[in-house]
Amino acid sequence: MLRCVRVWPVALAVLFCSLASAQVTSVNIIQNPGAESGTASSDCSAVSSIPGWTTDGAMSICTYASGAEISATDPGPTDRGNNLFAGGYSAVARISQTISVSSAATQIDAGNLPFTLSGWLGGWNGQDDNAVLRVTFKDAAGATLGTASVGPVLSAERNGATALIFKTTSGTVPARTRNAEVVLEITRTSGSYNDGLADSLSLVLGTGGGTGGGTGGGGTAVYSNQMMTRALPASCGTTLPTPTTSFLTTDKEAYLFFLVDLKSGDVLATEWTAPNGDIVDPTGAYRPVTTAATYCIGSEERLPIAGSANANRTGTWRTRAYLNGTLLFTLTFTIDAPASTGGLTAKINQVITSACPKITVVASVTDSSGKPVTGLNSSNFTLKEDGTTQTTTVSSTGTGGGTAMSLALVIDHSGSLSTQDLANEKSAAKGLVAQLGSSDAVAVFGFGSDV
Ligand SMILES: [Ca+2]
Ligand SMILES: [Ca+2]
Repeated sequence: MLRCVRVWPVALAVLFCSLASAQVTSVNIIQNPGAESGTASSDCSAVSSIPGWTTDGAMSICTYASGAEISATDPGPTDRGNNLFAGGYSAVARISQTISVSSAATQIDAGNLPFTLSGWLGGWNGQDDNAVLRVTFKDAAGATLGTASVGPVLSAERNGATALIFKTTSGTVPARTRNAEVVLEITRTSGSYNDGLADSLSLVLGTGGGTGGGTGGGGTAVYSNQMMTRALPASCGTTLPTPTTSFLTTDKEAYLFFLVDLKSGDVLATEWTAPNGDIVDPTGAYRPVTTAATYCIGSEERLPIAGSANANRTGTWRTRAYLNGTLLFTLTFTIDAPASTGGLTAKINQVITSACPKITVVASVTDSSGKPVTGLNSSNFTLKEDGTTQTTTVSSTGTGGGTAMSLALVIDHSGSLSTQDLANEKSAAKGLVAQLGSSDAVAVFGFGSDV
């Protein structure tokens, strides 16, 4: 299946296409790689579940903000977000995930699909508590075909200071590989707390994966104006769209927009991660660029919301853009249900000024199913004139109280009326009667050659 991707150079519209099977190449295929999904522990104790991972119940998710293990300003990835993995209170903490790479089977079996495994690994102070990230390549029957790992980073490599250090290794995915099992293992060597730390883990199949992440990780990549937006500008590159980070389940789509300078051969890729860690469409790599230019990305980077399964995935989302397998930037945004207003609708039907300065406003209030709301009093209303709140008294016409209303309708059915005139009169009369309460009374008179 072809997924066509429209990339607009600033001055010229050009079409590229990408294969859906490119989903596992040139992007980080580890789910929840930076511990940003799920609930962190305020005191770095074990958490029972970590989205995207199978856990042994010992691993913790710490926050940088707590400073309990490492702070936001200690050495580490610049895309560190809020959370990181830590070992909790057990001797060994281990989490894993098994990732299908079957969609890249042709390239894998040809023996020419490279991989890059990387992560920011470290520990606390002068202790050797440490983290190791390992990938095991398995065939369809589960037999191991090869492994690779990064870490541990011991105290000496950190100069005895609390830090995360970027570690990376590369190789070729063994032929016949169908699943990649990724394991993060954190081991205690001293004290009661397991201070091995890890964040921003990555497994990229294809070229260019994992060159350090964070600032400078994109090499000389120049990009700007990255944002989430509800609508794209009519003319890309001359007028920027309006950024937003908050979407509602009733919004049609969310767009990722940015400008980026690309040279011939560059491969751009994006991914969208739901609050539960699931990576959802549209994810994948674009075809390599053939013309160097500044490109305006957006028209196909749209996440459907209303009417799609994503409308049920409320919470904080993440989208990332990669250039040649290296992270360019991360954006987060929320999808939430619209705030409840109680479903009430107030409609002003008539304003009577004949007794000015006393003004009578005839209004109807209905609930979400369109039924009249009764029993209302002046405390339920605020009436403003030119921005100034006015004193109000409320006489309800409904069954909930107030004064019943008596009305007389005179309907003109004389020969001077057209058929449409009479139909309009009937429609208006029915609309009025429909707004009356059960205590109200109405009389109807006809007006033609006589009354
Ligand atoms: Ca993180
Ligand atoms: Ca320790």
